[in-house]
Parts: sequence; structure tokens; C-alpha cells
Amino acid sequence: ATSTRPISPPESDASSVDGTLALANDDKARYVEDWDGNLRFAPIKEAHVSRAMTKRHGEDLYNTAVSDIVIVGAGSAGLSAAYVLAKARPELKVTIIEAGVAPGGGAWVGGQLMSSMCVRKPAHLFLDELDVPYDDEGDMVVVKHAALFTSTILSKVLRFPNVKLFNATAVEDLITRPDPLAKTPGTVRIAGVVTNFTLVTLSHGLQSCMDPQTITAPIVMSFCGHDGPFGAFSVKRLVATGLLEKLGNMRTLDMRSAEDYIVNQTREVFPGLITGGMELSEIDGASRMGATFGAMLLSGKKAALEALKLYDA
Ligand code: AHZ
Repeated sequence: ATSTRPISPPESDASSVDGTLALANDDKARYVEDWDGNLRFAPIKEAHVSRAMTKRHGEDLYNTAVSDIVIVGAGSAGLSAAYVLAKARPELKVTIIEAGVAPGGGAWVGGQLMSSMCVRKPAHLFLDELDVPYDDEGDMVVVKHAALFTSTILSKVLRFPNVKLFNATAVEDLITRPDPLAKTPGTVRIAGVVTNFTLVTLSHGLQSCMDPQTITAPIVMSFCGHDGPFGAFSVKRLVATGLLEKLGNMRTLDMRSAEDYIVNQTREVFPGLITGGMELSEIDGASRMGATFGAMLLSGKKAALEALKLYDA
């Protein structure tokens, strides 16, 4: 049996409102799925593929070189911030930089490589907004697989026209400018980020002359997680450059207090730099919470609300 369902022709970007391709009648006859051994893909040229990708990537780099808000780190906190921002303010250009190939940080598993994700109330309201189902266990809810949360929020974030994600791309420095609001001369504020392909960032010891790119933005939000190979990048960089005296270093696990603290203290930690999620525990010397994610979701949301306050000030 031959299905007459059309598949995407290579040249067309056109799609109708409901997402189905608007094909001419003869296209419907040409592009068919044939399961009897006669399936033929549409013709292709290698250059078409190369140009389709390089054109868009170049345009994306060009367009986001000046952004409204840069989000560093697309773990559960960073993605939550991106979702709230992009939804609330479609006119703002939100650029996300994620060092890993796979956005999501640690939120592909719920903890100790186990799949379920525990979320304390009231963060279940954020899951409701995202339409992520869960089991209600009273004071907390359990999503059957952390990947269900992460894939759902990721798909929603990426659909916003005002969001651009560069993955496999690391922030390897911050941009600073003299702070016009500061009383002390010489005081600076964060004014953007310096990026490179993560593979290049990892290879600086092997090759010189691999200069990075820049993205300027009035507000940078950092959700790089707690210390690790790439963790807590922005706050560690503040200390390394003498802009901050020292880090508090993440403390031992205290599930009872850690989540409230992280959400309530999510803030602009340095002029132009908002920090949330577990990166905040490194600057403040706050406890970790272990495998319970409500604070990551709501710290992302609080950070987004703080960013909008700053942006509109
Ligand atoms: O790849 C990192 C990850 O996806 C990314 N990242 C780190 N440094 C970066 C850099 N440039 C670009 N220089 C960078 N991206 O940041 C993301 C951090 O995600 P995460 O899941 O590690 O952090 P989070 O704060 O969103 O969530 C923490 C979840 C934890 S840890 C924890 C505990 O240890 O007790 N408990 C919870 C709930």
C-alpha cells in the first residue's frame, strides 16, 4: 500500500498555519512515502545542505551579536528563565548559550541516574503551565521521567521566535563596561559574553589564535550550575578577575532549607549579571538540595522577573 501523505520538498520553507505543508497538487503526487521498496527521496545537492545551514547560522550570529538578554547555561534553571522571559516579552531578543551538545544540564535524570523528577510544591504550578503531567504525592509531585520535563520545556522555548539557542558553544569570558550608575570611578558592569565553540574552548592548551566571538547585551543571566568542569562559570570568572573578592562555595546538602534559599536569593549578583540555580550556591555558600528540582524551576522564573525589572528600569 502506498501512502499519499506528502513529505517535505527540499526547496520549500512555506507552511500553513496548522503546520502542514502547502503543496501543489503535482507535489502531492511526487513526494510520497512508499513502503514497497520504491521510496525515493527528493533530489538533493550537497551545496544545498551546506548553504541551508551556513546561511542560517551566519544570520543567527549576525542577529544575536547584539541581544537584549543572554542566558548562560540551559539546564533546568536556565531553560525555566528562558521560557518565562520569551513568553512574557516577545519583543526581546533572548540568546541562550549552552556548552553541551545536549541542552538540559543535569535535568535528563532525576538524580543518581534515576528517571523520576521530584518537584516540591508550589513549583508544580510551573509544571501545570508547561502542561507536564505528574503524580501528586501531597507536598511534592513526581514527573515520571525528568526527560519529559526537559524535552517539554526545551521544545516550548525553542519555538519562541525571539529565542536563539547556540549549543556546543561555551561562554569563556564576560564583557565589562564602565558602569554609568556607579559612584566610584572605575566600577564596571557586565555588558555581554565572549563565546567559542566548546571544542575550541577545550583546546586552548593545544592551539593559540582561536579568538572568540562576542555577544553584547544589557543583561546577562548565568545558570551554569555548581562547580564542576564547566560549572559556576560566571561567578568564578568574577573572582578570577578581581571583580568579586571570593566565593562562598556550595555547602552540604540540606533539602529542608536549600530550595527556599536559592529562589529567594536569586538576584543581580553583580551589575548586569543575574545568577540563579545552583551557580548561586557557589557565590553565596548556600546548601545544595540534591534531587529535588522545584527551586531550579522557580529560581529561573524569579531570575526572569528580576531581569524584566532591570530591563525596564
Ligand atoms: O553545560 C552546562 C549545563 O547544561 C551549562 N554551562 C556551564 N558552564 C557553561 C559555560 N558556557 C555555556 N561556560 C555552560 N554553558 O550550564 C548548564 C547548567 O545546568 P545544571 O543542570 O548543571 O544546573 P542548574 O542550576 O540548572 O540545575 C542544577 C540541578 C541540581 S544540582 C543539585 C545538587 O547538586 O544538589 N540539585 C539540583 C536540583
